[in-house]
Amino acid sequence: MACSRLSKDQIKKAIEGKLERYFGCTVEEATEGQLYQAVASTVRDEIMERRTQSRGVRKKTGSKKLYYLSAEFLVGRALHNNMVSLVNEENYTQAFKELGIDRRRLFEQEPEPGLGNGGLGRLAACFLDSLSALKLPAMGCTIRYEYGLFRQKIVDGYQIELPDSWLDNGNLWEICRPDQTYEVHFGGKVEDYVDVSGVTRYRHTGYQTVLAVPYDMPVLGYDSTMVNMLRTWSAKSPKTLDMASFNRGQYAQAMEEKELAEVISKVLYPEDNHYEGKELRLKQQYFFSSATVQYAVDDFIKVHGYNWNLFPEKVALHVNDTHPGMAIPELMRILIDKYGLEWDRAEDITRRSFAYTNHTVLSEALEKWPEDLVKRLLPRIYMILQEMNKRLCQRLWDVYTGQWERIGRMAIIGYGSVHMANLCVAMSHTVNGVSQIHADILRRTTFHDYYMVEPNRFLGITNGITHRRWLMQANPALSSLIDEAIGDAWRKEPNRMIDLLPFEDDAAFREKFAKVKQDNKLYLASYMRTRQGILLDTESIFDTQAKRLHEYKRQLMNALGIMMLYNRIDSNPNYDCPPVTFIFGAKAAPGFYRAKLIIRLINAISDLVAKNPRTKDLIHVVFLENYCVSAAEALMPATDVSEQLSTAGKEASGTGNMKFMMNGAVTIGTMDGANVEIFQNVGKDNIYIFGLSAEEVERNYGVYRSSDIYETNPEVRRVMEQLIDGTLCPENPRMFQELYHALLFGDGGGVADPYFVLKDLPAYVETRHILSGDYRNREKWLRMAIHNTACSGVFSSDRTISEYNDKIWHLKSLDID
Ligand code: 26Q
Repeated sequence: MACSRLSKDQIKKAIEGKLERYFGCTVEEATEGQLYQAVASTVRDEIMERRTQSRGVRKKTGSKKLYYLSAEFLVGRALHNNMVSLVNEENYTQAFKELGIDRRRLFEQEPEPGLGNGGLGRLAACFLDSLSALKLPAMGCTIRYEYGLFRQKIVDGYQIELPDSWLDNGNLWEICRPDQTYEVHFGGKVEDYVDVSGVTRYRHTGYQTVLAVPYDMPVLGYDSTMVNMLRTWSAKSPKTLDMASFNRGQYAQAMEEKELAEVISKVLYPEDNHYEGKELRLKQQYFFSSATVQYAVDDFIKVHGYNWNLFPEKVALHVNDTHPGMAIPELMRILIDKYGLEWDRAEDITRRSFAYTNHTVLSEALEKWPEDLVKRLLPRIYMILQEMNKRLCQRLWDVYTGQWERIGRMAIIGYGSVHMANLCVAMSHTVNGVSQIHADILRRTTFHDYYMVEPNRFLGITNGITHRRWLMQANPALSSLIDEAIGDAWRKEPNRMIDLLPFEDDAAFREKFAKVKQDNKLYLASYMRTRQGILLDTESIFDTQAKRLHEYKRQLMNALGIMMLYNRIDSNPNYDCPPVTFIFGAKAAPGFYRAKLIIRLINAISDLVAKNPRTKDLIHVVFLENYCVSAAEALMPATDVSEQLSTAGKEASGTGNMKFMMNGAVTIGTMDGANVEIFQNVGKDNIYIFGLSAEEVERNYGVYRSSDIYETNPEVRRVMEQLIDGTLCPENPRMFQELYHALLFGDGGGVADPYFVLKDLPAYVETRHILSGDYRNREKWLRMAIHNTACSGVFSSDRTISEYNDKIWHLKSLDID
């Protein structure tokens, strides 16, 4: 069945009709917001029509369905993306032209759903896009946070956080499904009793009920009628405004209870790669995990009845990191308490249904919930975890007889905490890491004890990004140029991008490639001018580091590297280098003092280089405010140099690295995460690698002394001194003392420079120096840039999802077009 598409004239008519019916106005009279509503609802109608066409196919064929549980889905704006998937952008663009609608401004009317922090949430969004493109039946499941990740403002160089109330004007893309509301229970107590057949059963009473109300957002498959849903659960109190209690003067108490329930889906926690044992966070996790599993079970029963043996063949449950891990005991609870299955059978079904992806090896990010909190908040789940743990330890005893300490490390409950990673590993059929190096580290260290028992359950599946959003949508000019060179087959088979390789040798193609980059730089410049009033030098190298602010990602090393370059130019009037604009985009967790201080430092350096007549034309430092998906869409296509500086062994994969590469940026980075695979794919001549390897980092722990570098390297010593001598902030010379101290002495008993910033800094600066020399060789640089784009096809999330499907989920592609 081919997809029907609206013609240009049909689109014009539809938009005019919507404006007339919704707002009683014409195109000329409409506000930009009204135009957005009219256009978006036209696109929505097209999607819903496809949904109707494809609806029922899965149920009729009884195909297996995936539930991808994730506390975050950083989906980005939908309108443009949906137009790309409808493959009808051309007609829309023509219609806009004739109606006098500015399309960029139209897209910008849409509030961006900020339902995620960074990599993990964006990965979930790319995965949904690829699942739909590959026509695999799936549902993304998360929380409908009323407030997404905070909006960032920079005021006097400091980060200020503002609330992100993205739902203020409603959300055109979601459909509320009150008919599929579920109850989620918190607190109370559990009693056991013996039923008529002599079986011990459990009764949970005295709990607080929170309603989980689902809202579905469609995720359209590229050029297909396939539509999957992203289901976001919203917390609602079952209490309605009760007139009786109102009259009795208990209004305030009734309202208080209502708010306590509804606060669960109020706001996204802004910590990335960091765990904090907050009760509300645990409530959020259980809330959406429970609702999802209840729905998955009901949906299964509707199609397959009570044939539980079929469950793992028809339902795949995937937990995106440990945040939805409580879904595991929740499925056990439903199978045992609600449907009367015996423990062993329930456990077997559960393990065969769940798979788990780990996204970090940082110990501060591993979730451990205090046992008494779990016991109080989720008493029945706690009992199940205890029983699971008991049985697990018995099994482990057979393998690791007498090794108490090892078994203790592997336990689900131990030393007063519930260890979510151990729960997920013990109860999943498959565990995977997100790049090869990360999977190796999991096997060698984090999950080594488990790996020794069942090595085959541990996989490495390298992350990917959707080339539809990150190339076709974000960089239409490059996409057309690729079409022109190799045809448009790459849009459906991204691996075909490799056919671009020979075009490196084509001088005319190189110039066209350069022109696209230049135009994208001009667009980014206008973006920065209108948003922040900053003028960019579009003749300079755009050198970008855009990602969450974290110590291990080493934005600080980048900043100190800029200081070293500044000093070289300042002290040598003949210093010759191409002008460069260092662009940073990064949000710091609001409570992460040092991360916020690094933002302040970057802005101080920005002022310093701008004031010095020797450096002001050669170095620019700009901080792009409120880095988010839409900002990334403007930034990636305009970037020449991609900074991927994490301390080796710390960045599980990285996905920004892939987005830059796909858009023809050259990477400077460490052998960490997916940088290793980028290196393998582009070859050593098309990437700038420097610094300690993961093994060297390991060997250096306890041995490395940052003060040795400080004492022996005068350039390093100078920038360190500048942190405290008033160079950066004459009115407050102590401003950056904390950073100085952390690098040289460590804080509060901790080690000095635990992320090897000073250790890698000299090699980093040397590599940057070589890079800027190469940039001046225009032909060489363009060859590298084209090479990077050409080799980026393997980093499409279509490849990643195919691997997950072959090795973990085994879903069948629906036969619908
Ligand atoms: C946990 C408990 C309480 C509060 C917050 C959290 C929390 C929230 C977000 C813990 C971790 C995260 C996010 C982690 C993350 O984004 N990890 C990144 O995942 C990417 C996709 O696999 C990788 O590419 C990155 O390397 C990894 O850092």
